[in-house]
Amino acid sequence: MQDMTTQDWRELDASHHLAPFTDYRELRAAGTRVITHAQGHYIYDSDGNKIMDAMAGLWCVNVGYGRHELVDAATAQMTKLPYYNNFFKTSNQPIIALSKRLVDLTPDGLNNVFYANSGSEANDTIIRMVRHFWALAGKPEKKTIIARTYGYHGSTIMSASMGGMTAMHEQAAQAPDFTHINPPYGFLYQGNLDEAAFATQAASWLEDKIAEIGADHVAAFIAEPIQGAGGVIIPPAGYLKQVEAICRKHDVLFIVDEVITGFGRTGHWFASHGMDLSPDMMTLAKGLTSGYVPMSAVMVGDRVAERLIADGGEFYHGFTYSGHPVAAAVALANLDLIERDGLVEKIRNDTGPYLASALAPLAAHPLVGEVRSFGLLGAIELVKDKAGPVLFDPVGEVGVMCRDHAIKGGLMVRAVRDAMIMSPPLTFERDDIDLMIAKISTALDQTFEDLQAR
Ligand code: PXG
Repeated sequence: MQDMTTQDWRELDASHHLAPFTDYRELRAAGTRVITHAQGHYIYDSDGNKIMDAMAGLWCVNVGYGRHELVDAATAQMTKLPYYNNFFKTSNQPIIALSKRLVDLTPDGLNNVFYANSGSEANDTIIRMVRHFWALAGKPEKKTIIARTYGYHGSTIMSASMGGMTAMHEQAAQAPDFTHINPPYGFLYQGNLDEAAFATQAASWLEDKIAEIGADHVAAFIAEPIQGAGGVIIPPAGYLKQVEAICRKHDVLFIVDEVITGFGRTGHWFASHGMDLSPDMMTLAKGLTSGYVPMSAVMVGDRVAERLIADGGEFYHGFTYSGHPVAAAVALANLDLIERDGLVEKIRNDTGPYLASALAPLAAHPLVGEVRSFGLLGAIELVKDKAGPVLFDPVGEVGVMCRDHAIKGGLMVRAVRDAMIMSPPLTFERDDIDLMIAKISTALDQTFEDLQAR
């Protein structure tokens, strides 16, 4: 295999590999990019390109690439105990240690953990657990889960149904008992309202929806504190606190999906800390292991866990790899690194505010309708006309043009609709941010030139 050329790899890939979220005909015509290795904040492809990874993989490689501490932890654990299940009244030391660690790091009241391998599986677990909980509580008709449009909770049928991506619903068949409200997307919906008034208005959409369905049919509300795949939608201050109060008032479980926002990305261990939230359940994945190996977790609050433990009988749910010892060992090493390097404080006090100030001047660019960021999550909305603003029609085309210019210029970013999205490794320094912004700025200019030439 060593003497294979990039073209050989591409052809072999195209012959057999159905990649996720991919238009196969389009990809086969264009050819895939074969990533060969990565180090620090850079990925490298088989053509010898070096690309700065402003997405931390897929919002997950939080401590950057090539961290030997994680590799060593995996090697040691694979040598000692590569696998054993947790089904037969058995457990393992790394998972026991990790559970205690996660309980200590997450908000008060989340004292139990259920493990899976992906965010999707963790959210499927939540759906089953929530329904089981309400059945045990004598209210089996409390079944509907409310989420938000543009919310992303995974790609299994249940988690995609819970998510608010309509294209996924259309393809995968929408499961019953999920419904969606509009997100607190200020760029589209805020109009002339000030931030506080918009927070109250957006929270009222939840109360309206609960009234429409009837509280005795609503099981839970789930939200990403900041919607990631939906376009880094940052809520107005106080929105989720109001949403939580509405959930409490109507006896609806309040669930946060911190798959992207967890483990320091927002400048807090969890966005729930920064937003002063006390969720009943929380989804974790991605940054839990910095993506080095798959692992996800559901943090279960006392109300649900106590009922499950006292009255639930056997919970007929779990995965072969629930509580995998190697993943747990990697997660522990990853948490050690985040703590040792003070990444959470660094983002809160230094690189997070620095990203905001570095993005600010881009707002003057003729293509830019809004810049926004929170910790190390950033977005730049591209618009046809700043006045209004007027969006591009069709939506998404110009975002892809800009993204492609950025990638050609050596920066991996993502386009969501016509927003450029950033979620760099938490280890980014100020000069990494400067370089990222310089490359995006160049891509914006190139996109503007293309549009002028049309
Ligand atoms: N919740 C959130 C908030 C996510 O971002 C999931 C759950 C599902 O996790 P798994 O591990 O099942 O993929 C995610 C995943 C994108 C993109 O295009 C984002 C995700 C996955 C795939 C693509 O930004 N996030």
